[in-house]
Amino acid sequence: MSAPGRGATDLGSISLPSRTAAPGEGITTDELALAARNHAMPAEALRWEVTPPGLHYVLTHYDIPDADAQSWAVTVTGAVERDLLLSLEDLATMEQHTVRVTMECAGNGRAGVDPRPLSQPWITGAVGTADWSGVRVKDVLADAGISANAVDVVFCGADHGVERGVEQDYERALSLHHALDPDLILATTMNGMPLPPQHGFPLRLVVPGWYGMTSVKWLREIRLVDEQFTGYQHQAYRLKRNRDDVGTPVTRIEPRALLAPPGFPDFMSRTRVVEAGHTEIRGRAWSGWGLVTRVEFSPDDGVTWSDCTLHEDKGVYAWRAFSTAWDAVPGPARLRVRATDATGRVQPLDPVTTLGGFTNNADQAVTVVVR
Ligand SMILES: Nc1nc2c(c(=O)[nH]1)N[C@H]1C(S)=C(S)[C@@H](COP(=O)(O)O)O[C@H]1N2
Ligand SMILES: [Mo]
Repeated sequence: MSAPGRGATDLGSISLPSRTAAPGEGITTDELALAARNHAMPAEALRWEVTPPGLHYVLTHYDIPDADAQSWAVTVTGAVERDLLLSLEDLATMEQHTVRVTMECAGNGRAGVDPRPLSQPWITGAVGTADWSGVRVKDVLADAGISANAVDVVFCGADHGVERGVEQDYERALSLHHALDPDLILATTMNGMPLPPQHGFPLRLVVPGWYGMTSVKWLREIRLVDEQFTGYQHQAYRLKRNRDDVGTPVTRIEPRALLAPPGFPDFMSRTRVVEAGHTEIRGRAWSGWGLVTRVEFSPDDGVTWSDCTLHEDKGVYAWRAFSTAWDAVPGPARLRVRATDATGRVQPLDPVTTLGGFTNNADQAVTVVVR
């Protein structure tokens, strides 16, 4: 479409096509560099209902753009009755809303896929929960007036880069129907504070229940288009079995439960040391498809399972705390948890293998030594 500088660019070897690791191939320097830039939420941060600033996971495809709040404006263009140019001051005069959202990267779990797709090698920590506040997307669209021919709403970030040889601004779209969902927010604050640079300062889209790639950061343009959007990030985020498979789009977050690890860790292996006897097991579980209705705990690597106590439901888009008691007996153990949601989706016990390593929500195992 109209954004400048997009399309195939001859940059030689710097932007290679996607590939999977060769058998036995260790983590590459490129993957290590991505993993160091894009950090996970430390597992112990599961103790907090709302993730403290700085501990929420971060995923940024290109660079964090330079952003000046005074001059920042978002344009609303395309299939609208009138173009809008909204400053942060303009947005501040509109009705404000807050949503508590557990956000997760679609690539969470990728490092557990075999063969491993080379990309950000998330283990299980690409998640966090925040209170996002700002204006409703539907209110902004109503101010612009939606033309009868509008089909999709494209959200464009201020960041620019090249990915697998394709130069682009970071863009994702939603169907007009989805964009009018009253829970979608153009957020100016995270946990009551201005957005940190890495989370989209000064303005980002927040799409509750969907994997993170659709919550466009550093939002500078909202463009209504009269046909289905097929930009790069829509081609990239598809569940494919192989290169010939057209696949299906990555959308809502699959259920996952994580343990707030008990005891204390070993520096290198992260194995937990736990004292024998009564141990309180705690964690949080979420799903973008519906409320978490069950979390099961296994103290013996999946041989036996028992139901955990589910704590108060804090809204359909926020993770739900769970707990259970474990009578720890001396020796090594592998603790596992798995979540089920209201739609009947259950976390699988084996990795979900797709070409891009998306939506691998296989249950987590925590290695423990009980003394
Ligand atoms: N403009 C822009 N928005 C973006 C991205 C990006 O690279 N650029 N990354 C996306 C991806 S893949 C994820 S998982 C989430 C991560 O949001 P967070 O860093 O605030 O946790 O932002 C999404 N929004
Ligand atoms: Mo992501």
